[in-house]
Amino acid sequence: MKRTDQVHPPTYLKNYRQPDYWIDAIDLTVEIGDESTQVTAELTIRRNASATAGAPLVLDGAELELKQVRLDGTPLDPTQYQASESDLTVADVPEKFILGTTCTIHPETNTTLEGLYGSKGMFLTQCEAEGFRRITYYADRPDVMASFTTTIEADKARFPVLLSNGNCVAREDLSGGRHRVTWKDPFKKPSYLFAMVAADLGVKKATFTTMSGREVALEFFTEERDLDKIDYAIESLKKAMRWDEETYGREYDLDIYMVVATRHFNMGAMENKGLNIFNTSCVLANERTQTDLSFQTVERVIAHEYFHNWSGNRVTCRDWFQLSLKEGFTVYRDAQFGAAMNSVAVARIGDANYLRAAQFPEDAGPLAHPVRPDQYVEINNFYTTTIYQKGAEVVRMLHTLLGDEGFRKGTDLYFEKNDGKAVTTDDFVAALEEANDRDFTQFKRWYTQAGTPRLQASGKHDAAAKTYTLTFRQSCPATPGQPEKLPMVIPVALGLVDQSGNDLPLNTDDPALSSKRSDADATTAVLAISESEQSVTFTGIDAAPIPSLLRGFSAPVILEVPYSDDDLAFLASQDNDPYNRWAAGQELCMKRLLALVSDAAGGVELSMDPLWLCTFESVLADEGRDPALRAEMLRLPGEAVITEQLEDADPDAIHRAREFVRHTMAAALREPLLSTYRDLEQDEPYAPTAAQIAKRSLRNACLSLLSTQDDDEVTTLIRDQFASATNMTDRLSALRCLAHSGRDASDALAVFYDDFKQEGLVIDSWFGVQAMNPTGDALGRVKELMHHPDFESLLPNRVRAVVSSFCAANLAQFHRPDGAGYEFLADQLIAIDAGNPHLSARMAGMFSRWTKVEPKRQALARAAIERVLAKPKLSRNAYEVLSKTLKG
Ligand code: B3K
Ligand code: ZN
Repeated sequence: MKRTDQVHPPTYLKNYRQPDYWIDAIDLTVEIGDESTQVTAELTIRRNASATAGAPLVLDGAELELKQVRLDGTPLDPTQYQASESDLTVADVPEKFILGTTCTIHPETNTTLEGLYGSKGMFLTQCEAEGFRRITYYADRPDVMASFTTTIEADKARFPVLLSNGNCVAREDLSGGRHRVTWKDPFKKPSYLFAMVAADLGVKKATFTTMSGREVALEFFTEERDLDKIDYAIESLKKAMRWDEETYGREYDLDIYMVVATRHFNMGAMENKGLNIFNTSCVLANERTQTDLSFQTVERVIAHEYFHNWSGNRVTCRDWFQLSLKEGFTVYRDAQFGAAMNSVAVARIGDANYLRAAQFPEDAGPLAHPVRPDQYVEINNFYTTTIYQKGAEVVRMLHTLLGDEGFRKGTDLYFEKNDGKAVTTDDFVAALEEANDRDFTQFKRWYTQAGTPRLQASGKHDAAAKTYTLTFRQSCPATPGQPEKLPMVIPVALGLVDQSGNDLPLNTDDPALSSKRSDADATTAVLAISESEQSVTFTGIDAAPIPSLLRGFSAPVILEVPYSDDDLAFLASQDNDPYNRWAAGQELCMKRLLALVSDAAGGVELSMDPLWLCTFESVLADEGRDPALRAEMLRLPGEAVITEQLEDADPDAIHRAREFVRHTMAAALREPLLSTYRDLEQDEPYAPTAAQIAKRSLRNACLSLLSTQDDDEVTTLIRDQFASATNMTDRLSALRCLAHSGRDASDALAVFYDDFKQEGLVIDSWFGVQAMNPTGDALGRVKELMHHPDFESLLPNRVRAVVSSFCAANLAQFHRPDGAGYEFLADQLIAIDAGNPHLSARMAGMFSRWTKVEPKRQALARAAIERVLAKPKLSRNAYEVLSKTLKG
């Protein structure tokens, strides 16, 4: 049977209405048995005043074996209710009542990792977005907020640890070696924030004293063997708690904050009230097994989930169309925190890189949707970089437009007015408007219009009048369902740079130009562009300056300025805004790379010009600058980002051109690369501090470039680093250099495996390095890896390490001209979808840019996508993604 979209009808924002019944409290009892689990729920229900008397009660449910329904304690006859695959309807209910249900569920065979499921002998939950309905019948929507009391009963030897949200209020041993624990959450919450865990885990405890002097117990649960990797997460949590008090005035509200680590998790982590559940990859870190990047990830994800306690939990979403209300704001908060803990410029480069590599392509492709979507088929498909990262950029722009003080006044009012409520992105903006007496009506188009705006800018100097006029033109491309776009409000932080690299004073009486970006920054101002075309004139400008626009990446737009290569090289070395130095360098690289890609595709001999080499040389020589920034400037735009600039792209030509540049750069700059590498050797003990990370980053960037040189000196350098590294950052980097440069890495891979075979996360990296190896028969190697005894097809981290690493980070090989890469991904999607639709749908996104490549490959990709879509049992998750992908 061929499916149509009718099989999976969308949910529309415009159809939102409050539920007919509110649930004020839920008393949940979960009895874990050997072969099944029994769930008993008592729901205290009251009819919504706006509902008509006699409205039936309809509760959501999925995969539940219903045993009994009770109304105010009296069991109902099966004729008095109706249970379908997706709901339970009780037609005749009073205005206030208690509805009881008893169901049987099977967490031990639940491979979806949603609802209650098993992971290595423990049971745990993932309820966002709609997993709670897999545990019991409920109004599984975020605007229904109830007090939760949860009792868990299980075998005490197998599950000594029984956790749920809130505070532990009772604990009792039962006969037959069982025990029972009851938790009560004093805060009302939507069902997506429910969590429970039954496990045999070790725990590490700490405390935090809040700003009002309350002591909070911090408890981190992991397998015993991983307790040596939990300290960094604990320290990160304390820093995040303090930072949120100082920056947003937000204090933690419960007496205990728990974090549980699991290997089996679809995403990074989950902010369940008082009981966060984390993918081990986002919570475990020590220098022997984890890289600097993992430390930074742990710090940010720990902070992110903690920050949700206010932006998400205390103030939650009215419906899932408002997802960015909590996610965009919380990503913004964790980005601010990450920047404060490390380097502002490096953090911002990271944000921009991610946006360009992931969000801009999403916004330009078949899956583009607004930050506040107006329809969805499967909500799990909307946990996207648009909702998260673009949503965060929208909050950042509001902050930029309001300034520090105004933004804080606005967020204070937002939390105060909406505490304990389920609200909308309009409510968020309304609070910022009200606190600052502003009107953001036009700005709100950022929430409703999809697509990345283009901003063209040009400057004109009038020597006689000593003025300089900048003219901006904005546009936004059509996206699915949105052919026409209206102008946005785009805050452009700008400076004018003179010939010696100094910023000129900005004199203008244009009201769209707010004064300084910050007090420390007298020569950068913010221009709020709101028209399709808009100019600003500066006075007292003697000679034509070079404009430095969009400093600090002040808006998520594509900026087009007719810079000459000399201008770009100048800005790359002279701009006083470190972010823009990097951005200018990247733009110069992109211009040159695109020319080389076209030469490579046309069989023209490749050559690299001296100006470009000089730019790299001066970066290397610039010892006064932050090594982390220098490392970023030595990194070329990735193959996916280059592909985005092209039509009918040839992935081989892109790979060849980029490798040619790396090789040529390394040959020309061999000596400075070698000496920088040697100078940066560190003998102090490892610490994941910004200063140390910066040095390792630059040193390994040098090694990566040098690895393109096929000679003994370099080989020895790499092998020495591999053998003598005292931390995973250096070790893994050397392993990658060996394997990806086409050197024989078999010994090193074997040693590495042997050293770390007990460490699941390291083995993920080991699989990943091999799957990303661009040399030789990569696909053949990947298929072989999937027969390795450590490959687990139901472990998302492992599947991503092998399959996603290959398809998303080994592009020339994935896009093999014979289409075998596409067939491989199609096979994997079909296999994964049967067990875990959430994962298959996410991975299906790797097909979303199939129309960027040249027509022959496109035809092969289309056939592969169609083959998956034709599978009769395909989940609606994967179906939604792939059908949209095909429609374009
Ligand atoms: N809120 C969760 C994501 C849930 C995803 C459900 N498919 C993690 C986070 O953003 O903090
Ligand atoms: Zn989040």
